[in-house]
Formats: sequence, C-alpha cells, structure tokens
Amino acid sequence: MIIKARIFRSSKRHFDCQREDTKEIVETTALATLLKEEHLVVGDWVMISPPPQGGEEWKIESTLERKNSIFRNIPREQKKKVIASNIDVMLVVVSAGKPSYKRGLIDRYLVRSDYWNIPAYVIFNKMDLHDPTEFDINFECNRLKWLDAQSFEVSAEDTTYSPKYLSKGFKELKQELKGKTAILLGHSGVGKSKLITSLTDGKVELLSGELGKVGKGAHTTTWAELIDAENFTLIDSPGIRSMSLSDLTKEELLLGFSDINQWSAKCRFSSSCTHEENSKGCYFQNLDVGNRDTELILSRLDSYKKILEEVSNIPDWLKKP
Ligand SMILES: Nc1nc2c(ncn2[C@@H]2O[C@H](COP(=O)(O)OP(=O)(O)OP(=O)(O)O)[C@@H](O)[C@H]2O)c(=O)[nH]1
Ligand SMILES: [Mg+2]
Ligand SMILES: [Zn+2]
Repeated sequence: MIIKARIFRSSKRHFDCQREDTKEIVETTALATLLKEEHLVVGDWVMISPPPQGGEEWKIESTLERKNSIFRNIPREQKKKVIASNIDVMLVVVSAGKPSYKRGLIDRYLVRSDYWNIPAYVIFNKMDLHDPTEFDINFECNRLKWLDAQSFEVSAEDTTYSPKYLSKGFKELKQELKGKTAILLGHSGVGKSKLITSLTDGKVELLSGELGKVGKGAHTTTWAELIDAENFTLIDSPGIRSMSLSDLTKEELLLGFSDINQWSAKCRFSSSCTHEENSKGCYFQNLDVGNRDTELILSRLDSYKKILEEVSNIPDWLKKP
C-alpha cells in the first residue's frame, strides 16, 4: 500500500505527514538515500508506505514534483534555502500598531511575489492598536490596489474589538483563502501565529511571543509548519529580520517594478537616468508636489532605489545560475 501525503512538519530525518485520504497525521522517516538527493520541505507532496509490523513510523518512498517553492536568500553565504513548497498565496503580514508599520517590506515582498509568480495578499494586522496619526491606512490600501495587491484589515488579538470592517476583513480573507495553501510572512511580532489562531476560530493555538521593550518581536516561531484550517491550509513561518533580494540582477529587479520601468521611460535620458535630484529632465524630479499620485510614485521610487543599492552590492555576473 502506497499513499499520497503532504509534509506538515519536518526535522532532519523525521516528518509529520498528513495522509491525503484520511487527513490523519502520521510520523514518517525518509530513506537516507532519498534525503541525500532531495531537501524535503513542508508543503511537499510525497508517497509513503505503512510501518512494518509492530512499528509506528511510515516511510517516505518518493517525492512528487513541486509546483513552486519559496526560499530565503542568505546573502552572506550567497545561498538560497528553500523553506516551503506548493504555495498558492503569500500572506504578507504587517502590523498597523507595534512593531511599527514598514511599507518598504511590502514592496520587497511584492518583488518576490512577482519573481516566484505567487500572488500576495497584504494583511494589516493589529488594527485595534492603529493610531491614524502614525500612517494613513487609506493611502496604503489605495496604493496596494493600484499595485494589484489585495489587502485586508484585521485584528488577530482582541475579539471584543470587532467594528464591522474588521470582521469584514476576516470574512473576506477566509473567503479568498478557500481551497488554497497560504504562507504567512513578515517581521517577528506582527502576529502571524496569532492570526492563525483567529483564522482557525481558536482551534489551533500556536506559541505567540510578547514584544520586547523596543517593540520588536522575539522570534518565537522557529520552523515553518503547515496547519490544516479545514477549508484552507496555512503555513506559519518564523519572522524575518530582513528580506534580502540580493540574489536578483538589476534587470530582474526592474521586472518586479514594472511601474518604475514605465515611468523611467519618460525621463529625458531614460536609459541612463539615475532619478537623482540633479538628474536633467528626470520624470520623477518634475512631478507636481503635494499631490497624492506624486506621493505614491515617489514612495515606489524610494523602495526601488533602496533595493537597487542592495542588488548592486554584488555584481550581476556572479548571480547567473
Ligand atoms: N493588540 C494586538 N496584539 C496582537 C495582535 N496580533 C498579535 N498580537 C500580539 O503580538 C505579539 C506577537 O504575536 P505573534 O503571533 O507571536 O507574532 P509572530 O508574527 O508569529 O512572531 P514570530 O513568531 O516571532 O515571527 C503577541 O503578544 C500577540 O498576542 C492584534 O491584532 N492586536
Ligand atoms: Mg510566530
Ligand atoms: Zn529619471
């Protein structure tokens, strides 16, 4: 008997897999020869065979081809570490309270989303703590709409705080997630683990960490793991300190900023313009000030320039596969 199953948790040679037929979680090990050839990650589909008589552990016989996979780029080692596979949507979680909102991180994830060809939803969590003088959420949501990314406003923590639009945020999100595998990504402490508790109506309690004195997360989650939320599958993942894009070439980066690419064509010296204050005939430097569209365009340029600097630190020829 050979059964199809999916890796929900992994540690070195041992894997908790969910059987596709009964949805039961079983313990498995993989043959050393298989592990030598393949780095198994959560989200992988595998074929497993039952334990020998008296035994408890199933055996992973083979793996099925991945639809896609996501990785963490480790610039120091110029390495990519695959962390999960077969993902339908990335949930980019940001905090609308503490830790403070980071727009740049969203733009980084949108580049990855484009590169991986996996859609991204942006989740504004901790709306119960949101102080409108800190940042204008309407501007941010419009900006995302304009970038073709859906956004949702929710609060994972306080169930007593449920103005209509917050529960609406959850309802819409759950609707959108139906039948999908979604990975939660974002800084430590933004509430990824807490959100999973809310999205499973409290059925799944994960370890959540208090924020430290400076309002940053404590890196509570240390491994990626899958969670069966009945109508959809969620992957909790550890918070990242920074989301490196240094593996991309300048060309690849520009592909992920198609808006910048189009605007740049309007600069007088479009092929060489660096869009600095003193750049002659630069489209960006000649926009009407005090206009909302200008603010949006310049916010994108700001993100682009920051990432371009990082990408330029390593010469492109070193990045060819
Ligand atoms: N007020 C409020 N607190 C929240 C909300 N969501 C999460 N928190 C709190 O924020 C802290 C961090 O939440 P976690 O779920 O551990 O954050 P995480 O993103 O999983 O963090 P790492 O696992 O470290 O990456 C916890 O103390 C949560 O109780 C929210 O919507 N509102
Ligand atoms: Mg966590
Ligand atoms: Zn320019």
